[in-house]
Amino acid sequence: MPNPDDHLPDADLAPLHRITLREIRLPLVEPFVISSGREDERRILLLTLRDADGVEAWSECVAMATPNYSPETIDSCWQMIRQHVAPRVLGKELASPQAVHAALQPAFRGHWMAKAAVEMGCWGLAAERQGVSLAGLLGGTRERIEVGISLGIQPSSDHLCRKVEGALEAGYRKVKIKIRPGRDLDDLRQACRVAGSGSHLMADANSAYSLSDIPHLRQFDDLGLMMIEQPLAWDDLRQHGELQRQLITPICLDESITDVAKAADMVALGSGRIINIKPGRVGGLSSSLEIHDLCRRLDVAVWCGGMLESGIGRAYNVALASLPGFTLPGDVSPSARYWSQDIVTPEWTMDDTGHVQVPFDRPGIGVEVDVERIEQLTVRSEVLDVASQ
Ligand code: OSB
Ligand code: MG
Repeated sequence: MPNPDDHLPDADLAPLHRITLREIRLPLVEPFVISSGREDERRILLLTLRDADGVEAWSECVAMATPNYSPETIDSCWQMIRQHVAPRVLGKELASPQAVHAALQPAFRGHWMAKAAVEMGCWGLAAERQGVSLAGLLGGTRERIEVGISLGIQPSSDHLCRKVEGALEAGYRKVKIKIRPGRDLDDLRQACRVAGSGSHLMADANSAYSLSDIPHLRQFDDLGLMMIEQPLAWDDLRQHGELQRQLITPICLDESITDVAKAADMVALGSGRIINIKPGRVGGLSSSLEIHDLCRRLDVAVWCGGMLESGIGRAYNVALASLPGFTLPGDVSPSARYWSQDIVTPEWTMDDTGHVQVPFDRPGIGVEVDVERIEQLTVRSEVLDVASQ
């Protein structure tokens, strides 16, 4: 178990020499449906970062094919990384991942997922260079983390009940149920019946409601859910505050929190009581650490979300979720939840008590990347190097 005092805030880096972008397509074992869209096959943007000393690390961009969750897409990220992120980092003397984060801020609005893909890869590189685990480098303290499952909107509430039952039997510590108007209260009531209560259940609306739904949303309070995630607009804080004042169920914000300033605003406005931190959504791990530290000071619970990542993206999420402030189960499902075969070895697994082991004993991101398989799955690639800048 690493000592938190060993946490190295300024991990050392050598100048980046090359970033390789690759798109792969991974079929999901079952479709994933949320209030704003549906995925059957995940288009995934993978990055390989190589530094001046020849050290390499893999990272993953969490953007999806369409802008239904966030304004970013895998195609916008590819373009932004090529045109605006890479020129700010390739060949530059940036001594730490935090310096990379800082270099991506001035006069560069938004594009959190594009920035995060490179910034997170720099954390992977720093861990690799120092021969330490990413979790240890970030200051992680938990050797195993609690896992929650995220269940997409099912064809019927019977299907949902079977999924909830299966998830609890498998050991999952939290079951998140995707909802939309017309598929909410009834589904949730039945799920509570199957689960015995709402105490391990939560709902995620992905912005499907508005303030005129307050009377309807107040009925959720009878269920005793752990929380309701992002009921209102994807970029809203004020209206969530108005809703939270009329709900007992804690609101958890996902889409609306894109940096530490937004987290502070959430607290100031009372927009929610819990934050789902996804490093890809907030511009990377430096920003995630800032949000984590703020929430710890203010006693706001946080947990680590997911974006249907492959085993590479999961590695970064697992490392982050090992930090002490992550007190609620994370959406860090094992590989088999989404993929018939992952692109890392060993695959991510969950024990029957619903825990994933944090690989503190392995340097870097803690899993081997199956490069041969990735090459077979690659549909396009591009090399960005110092010479081309
Ligand atoms: O809102 O948390 C979300 C997946 C894609 C887009 C948005 C969300 C999700 C999930 C999946 O809930 C969580 C996971 O990766 O297991
Ligand atoms: Mg969400």
